[in-house]
Amino acid sequence: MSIKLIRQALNGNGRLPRMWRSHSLKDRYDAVIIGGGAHGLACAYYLACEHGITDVAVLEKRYIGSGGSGRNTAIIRSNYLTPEGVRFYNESVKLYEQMATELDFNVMFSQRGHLTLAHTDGAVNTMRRRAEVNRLEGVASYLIRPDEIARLCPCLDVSDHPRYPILAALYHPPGGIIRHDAVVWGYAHHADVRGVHIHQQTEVTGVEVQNGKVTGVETNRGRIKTGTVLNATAGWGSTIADMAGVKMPLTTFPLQACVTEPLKPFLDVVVVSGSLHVYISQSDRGELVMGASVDPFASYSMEGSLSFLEGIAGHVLELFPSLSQVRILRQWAGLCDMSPDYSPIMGFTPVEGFLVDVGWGTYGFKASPICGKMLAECIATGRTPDLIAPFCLSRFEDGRLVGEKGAASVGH
Ligand code: PYC
Repeated sequence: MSIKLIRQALNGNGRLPRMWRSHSLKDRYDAVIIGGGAHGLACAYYLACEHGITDVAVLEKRYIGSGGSGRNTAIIRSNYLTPEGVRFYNESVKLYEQMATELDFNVMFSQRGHLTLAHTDGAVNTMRRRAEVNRLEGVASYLIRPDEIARLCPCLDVSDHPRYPILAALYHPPGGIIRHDAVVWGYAHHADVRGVHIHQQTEVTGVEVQNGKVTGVETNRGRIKTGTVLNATAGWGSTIADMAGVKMPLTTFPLQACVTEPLKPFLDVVVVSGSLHVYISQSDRGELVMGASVDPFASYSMEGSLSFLEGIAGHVLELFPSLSQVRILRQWAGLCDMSPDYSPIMGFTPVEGFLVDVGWGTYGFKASPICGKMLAECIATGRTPDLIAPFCLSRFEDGRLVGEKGAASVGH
């Protein structure tokens, strides 16, 4: 560590410019965004830089990125199952590809390729279907056989010896991993320099609605008047919507993950097995980052559990027996708001001025840039962009579901 860095650490980083500033809470803003994660901050950034709307407050009850944005496994991909989903997530991948340049900040996006293993004939059929839908939408995605899987990931056992032999895989070359906190900080900085106020430790306790229109929010730091509120929360999607009197068809489940001690680089592709309920990648620090399916019961708990560790260790070892001596360093949990069709809910609600960006289940982080951009367009123009029209709240009444369960990394 350089002497300069040590000096800066000791004197409170006095000479480093802050990435975002603190402000006193104004009593009125043009727009209030609830949730200081990558989604809320991306929306603030696009409101400011694409629409010139800068009188915006982002309210975060803890610190920015402390929710789902800091609790995911940082996987980016667009190999979904429905045309609507593929189109949407593909636009997100494109924004991630240009993010480091756009934000002038190294978000460490590594498009190392994404492999979803199939261990049953049913899974092979689903992968084949996904590959077809993906390519029709212009997304690189192929069904590959064990010899090619072994070439891409030599440490996987592709023989017929394992209990669940690998029959094929969906290979998605643009998929990869990113540094999730860099995404949050990059958006926060660029929203801040354009005049957005980021308020941490600011919890929303109520949403005010009069005559069917939103008029303000109540917070632990006082009341704010506004005609536009975006609910960009994960875990509290339905709780905040309830405050505005809008019912969201969401159930909240914890999703756990963990990292191992750092290892020499040996895994340069993201590996997912839906049948074994595992996704695993190796970070630039050498740690293996891995996770499983959501906990089997609805809850708001963000505690890690021993049963999760036992389950994931067993399943990872079925794929990579050579990891048996590797130690787990830490584990964590985030909250996933699951919708009935496993697709998000974005856009306007029956309450005028109250918009939602919720119901992401296990797909939220990877959608941050495009979702922020689309919601900013909704707020600025009052219209729903075509790309997100299929994800409106009214689809549950109209029966136009966008079933994405088959694109989940692991079972739900
Ligand atoms: O959808 O790629 C994914 C994912 C990985 C972990 C949670 N969701």
